[in-house]
Amino acid sequence: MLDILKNGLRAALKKIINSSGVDEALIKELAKDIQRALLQSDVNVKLVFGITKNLETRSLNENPPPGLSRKDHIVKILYDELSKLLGTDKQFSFKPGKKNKVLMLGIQGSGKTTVTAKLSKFLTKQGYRVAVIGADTYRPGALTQLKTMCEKSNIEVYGEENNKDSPQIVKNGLKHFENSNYDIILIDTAGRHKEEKELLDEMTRISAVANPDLVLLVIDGTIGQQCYSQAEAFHKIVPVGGIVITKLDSSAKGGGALAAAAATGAQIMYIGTGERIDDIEIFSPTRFVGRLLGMGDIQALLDMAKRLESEGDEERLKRISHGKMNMEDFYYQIEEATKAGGLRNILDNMPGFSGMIKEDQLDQTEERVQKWRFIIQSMTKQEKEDPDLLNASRIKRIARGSGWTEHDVKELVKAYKNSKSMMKASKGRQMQGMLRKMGLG
Ligand SMILES: Nc1nc2c(ncn2[C@@H]2O[C@H](COP(=O)(O)OP(=O)(O)O)[C@@H](O)[C@H]2O)c(=O)[nH]1
Ligand SMILES: [Mg+2]
Repeated sequence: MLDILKNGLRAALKKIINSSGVDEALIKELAKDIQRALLQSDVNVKLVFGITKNLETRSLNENPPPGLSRKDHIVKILYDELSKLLGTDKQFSFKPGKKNKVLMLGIQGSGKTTVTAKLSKFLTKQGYRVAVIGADTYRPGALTQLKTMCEKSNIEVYGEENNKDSPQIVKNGLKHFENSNYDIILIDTAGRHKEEKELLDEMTRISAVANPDLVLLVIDGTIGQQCYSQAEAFHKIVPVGGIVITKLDSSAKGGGALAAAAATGAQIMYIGTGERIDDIEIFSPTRFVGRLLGMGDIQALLDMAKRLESEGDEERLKRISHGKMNMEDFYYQIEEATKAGGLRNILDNMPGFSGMIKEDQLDQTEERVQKWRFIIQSMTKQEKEDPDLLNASRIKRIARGSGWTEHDVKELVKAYKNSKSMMKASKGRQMQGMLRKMGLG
């Protein structure tokens, strides 16, 4: 789904992650790459410029929160801005103890009937009792299509084969279900009219009869940014409560469709991702963007950064950020990093690392941390405070004391030195860099 957009965004992200440092040129390049990826996906030019401008100014002007590297911070900003582009994470909830009437709107071929059937099953699985009214009196075989799709999941469908009066059918259907114990009634409508105005008139009349709790506008995602004007036209006649974007599996313009739908201010509630009955998902901008960018839940990373900061001994942090980290501080850093949920957890939540660390590499790292623990414990207090004291004979002694080789001790000293200079350069923020120097990156 949305492969071109996904690949474009990920390629841009990779550049940031693989770069040696972040500067204005790199940020500008990132903005350009993101622009290109979004435009290719038919996102409206104005929206694209808005987002990349925010990305640039925020990346250049905002300081990363403590514990977060500059790179991670930029990734976070990108994530924020893309999520914002796709709307808010508000969820609609059906009211308990009443029949929630959901009116499906949209032009012919947008996927209304398919979504109606998909939703009836989806909501049933969530524990709701769902029934359907078929009020498409234009398309030949519309009712049969609806019934066939709903039958498979044992959903009751009300319809009248020979009645052409759709508001009347809706009225009769609601009466039919009046004394039932259904929680949700989905109403599928027509979309086939020569004149758009006629369709809109019919919807106005159906809406008056149905008095819906939720109006769901179904839009074909392959039309891209045109979603905006389509949604506007419908919204003018019946206030749209939520939008369903369909055919995201087959659309190169899906990003544009989602952004345009979100720009109307209505919430995108569901997305259709295929022709099969189960190809429907609740839409959450943050989760969706996380998936597009291929990162774990970035919130976990931020939480961890915060935790490290608040738990950290201030003197120690000051020492570290002033480039005066000693071996004990280094040990503390490693312990903190592993304590906060395990390396696997950290790395899975680290933008760019997610899925990149192989299991055996991880085992190796845990082994290495364990080894370093023993080695550091074999150092004298003096040596820990001033690792520059570690000459050949001391290294030999420590190796013997810890049960590891001199080579292992030297490796630790090297990692410590690297980490120290990096912490100094980034004023202590470079946690990711530290992990990388531990052989993970
Ligand atoms: N690939 C794909 N096709 C879909 C999706 N949703 C609907 N369709 C197809 O779009 C066509 C029109 O759908 P339909 O539900 O009849 O649209 P309606 O006229 O609005 O009721 C059908 O061939 C569906 O199989 C989707 O999410 N992905
Ligand atoms: Mg239909």
